[in-house]
Amino acid sequence: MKIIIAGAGAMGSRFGLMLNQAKNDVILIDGWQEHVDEINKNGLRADFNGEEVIAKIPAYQQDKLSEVDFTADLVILFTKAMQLDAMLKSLQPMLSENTKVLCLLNGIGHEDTIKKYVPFENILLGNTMWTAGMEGPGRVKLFGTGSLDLQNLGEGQEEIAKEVVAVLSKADLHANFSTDIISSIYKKACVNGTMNGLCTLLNSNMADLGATSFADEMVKEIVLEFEAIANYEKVPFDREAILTQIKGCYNPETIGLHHPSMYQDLRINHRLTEIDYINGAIVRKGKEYGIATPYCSFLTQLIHTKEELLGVK
Ligand code: NAD
Ligand code: AOT
Repeated sequence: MKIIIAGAGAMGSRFGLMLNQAKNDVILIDGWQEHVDEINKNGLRADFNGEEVIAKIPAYQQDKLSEVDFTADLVILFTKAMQLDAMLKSLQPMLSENTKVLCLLNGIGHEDTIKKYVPFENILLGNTMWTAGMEGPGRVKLFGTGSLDLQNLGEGQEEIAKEVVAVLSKADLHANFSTDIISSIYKKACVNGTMNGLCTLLNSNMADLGATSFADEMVKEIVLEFEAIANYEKVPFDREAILTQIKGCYNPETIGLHHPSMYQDLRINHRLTEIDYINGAIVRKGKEYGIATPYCSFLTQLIHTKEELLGVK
């Protein structure tokens, strides 16, 4: 399959590398010039489960796409949420009427942004339990395993969505066709809506946070706010399964020692966070629906305050 990875940071590099290894025709598009240059000069370099891997994958700067000759069957969006609109704008010359666009970003409501640029029937929504980390321009660290769920938004596009599932699974990305992707997106958003903000503010990894006597109560209150919004939107929400999944994040033998991406963004790399697309999205919906969301609101305010204190723009 001819695949564009749009946003080739940590996660885009993982997917690009694994799809390239599975013999797909892959190109990377990114806005970080130094990263693009490094990939073109020395290849995309990865510590891939402890093994040193170098993949020769063409990379293009997103503002210089007019001369790129590549008609993609599939675009996988992997920007940060606040970069999504600009990426979709840049991608316009690369999209044909048959190009499917799969969004795997964390957060809620990205379909509203994608709909401005992509016909409804071409949109696939997903979410993923894979992880990845950037080590510097052109270099990523990939370890552990993961999975992803996806579904077509447009009616009658199930076969295409299943074809994409097959291509991703052939690359060992463990993809599943979902029959209720919005529910699955809410589930992952609850993991991010609890772990990301709390670990970032409290300067802790997930295992240490989970071991405190306050974690259960804070997590439950936040999840109840996500549930109230999901209920209003008639999105199925399995509270117990979600709380169990969050508790799984405390396990130091699996991902408990991991610092969520928001922690890496704000505390390590002094970059803006995706809080407005996670807890902030719940606050906006709560205002619209007349539902109180005090925990999400306070978390969003605290993260923005920390961004300001660190002078992050
Ligand atoms: P990322 O920050 O690694 O990359 C996103 C974009 O930011 C890329 O264009 C990248 O080139 C750019 N970027 C990264 N570091 C930069 C730097 N120092 N200077 C300038 N530009 C830089 O983001 P990601 O972790 O790949 O996440 C993409 C999406 O996937 C997000 O929505 C995220 O929440 C989600 N996600 C991430 C993980 C994870 O483990 N990283 C897991 C699941 C979902
Ligand atoms: C995560 N982490 O999504 C991934 O850090 O933003 C993140 C993130 C998979 C399972 C649990 C947490």
